[in-house]
Amino acid sequence: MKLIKFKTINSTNTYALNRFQELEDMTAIAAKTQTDGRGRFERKWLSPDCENIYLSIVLKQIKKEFAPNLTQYLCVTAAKVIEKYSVKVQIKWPNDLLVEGKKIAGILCEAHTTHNIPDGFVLGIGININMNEDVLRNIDKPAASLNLETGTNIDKQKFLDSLLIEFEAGFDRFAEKGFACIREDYLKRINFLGKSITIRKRDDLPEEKFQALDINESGNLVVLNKEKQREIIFSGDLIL
Ligand code: BT5
Repeated sequence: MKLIKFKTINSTNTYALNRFQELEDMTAIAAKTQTDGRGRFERKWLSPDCENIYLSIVLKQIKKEFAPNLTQYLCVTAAKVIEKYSVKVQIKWPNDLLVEGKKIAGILCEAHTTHNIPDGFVLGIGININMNEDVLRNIDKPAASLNLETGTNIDKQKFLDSLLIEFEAGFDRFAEKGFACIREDYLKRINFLGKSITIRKRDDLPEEKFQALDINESGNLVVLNKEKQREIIFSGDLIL
C-alpha cells in the first residue's frame, strides 16, 4: 500500500475525500497530529501530537453491498494488531474498540461521491497508541491508550506497518465475500448478544431499549424491540 505521511493536517479523512480523484485505490494517509479530527455525527476526535495513529485509507473497488461492513473489517483488523501486545480488545458495535470498557480506537467510514453517485470510500481510524494520561482524562468518555495498558511506550511505526499489512492481507477476500469472512472474528469480540441493550439511533433521537439477538450475515444488528418484534439496526450508538 502506498503511504502518504503528514506532520499536521486538519483531518486525514477530509484530505482523502478532497483529493479522492487523484489518489490511487488503497492509498493510506497518516498524520502525526490532526487539527480537526472528526468522529461520526460531527463529533470531534482528539488528535494530539503524541505518537498516536490517525490514518485514512482510500478504497475505490468495494462492492456496494459490502460498503457498510468496511468499518467492521477495520475493527477486526485493528483488534488483531492490538491483541499482539497482549491486550484484550472488545468491539463495541458499530465502530469502537474498547479495552476494559474504555475506548482505544474509533472508525469513521465516509463515502465519496461524484455528481451525487458514490464512487468509493475513505475509511479512517484513530488509535490511541502513546497517549499522555492527562490528555486522555480530558476526553468526555472513558478512553484507553496502548502504552498505558501495556506500561511501555509503543513503537508507532511498527504498529502502523503491522496494521497496514494485516489490512491488505485480508482485504481481497473481504472484498469478494463481505462480512461472512470476518463474522466469526467479529462475533468473538463482542459481548452484548443476548443482553438488554440501549441504543441511540441518532444524536437527536431518544435512547431506546432492546434485547440484542444477533449480528446477521450482512453484519447488521438484530434486536427485539419493546413490542417484541425483530428489528434490524443499521447505525447508531450502543450506550454502555
Ligand atoms: C469515532 O467517532 O469514533 C470515529 C473516530 C475516527 C477518527 C479517525 S482519525 C483518522 C481519521 N480522520 C478523521 O478526521 N477521523 C478519522 P464517534 O463514534 O462519533 O466517537 C467520537 C467520540 O469519541 C467523541 O465524542 C469522544 O467522546 C470520544 N473521543 C474523542 N477523541 C477520542 C480519543 N482520542 N480516544 C478515545 N475517545 C475519543
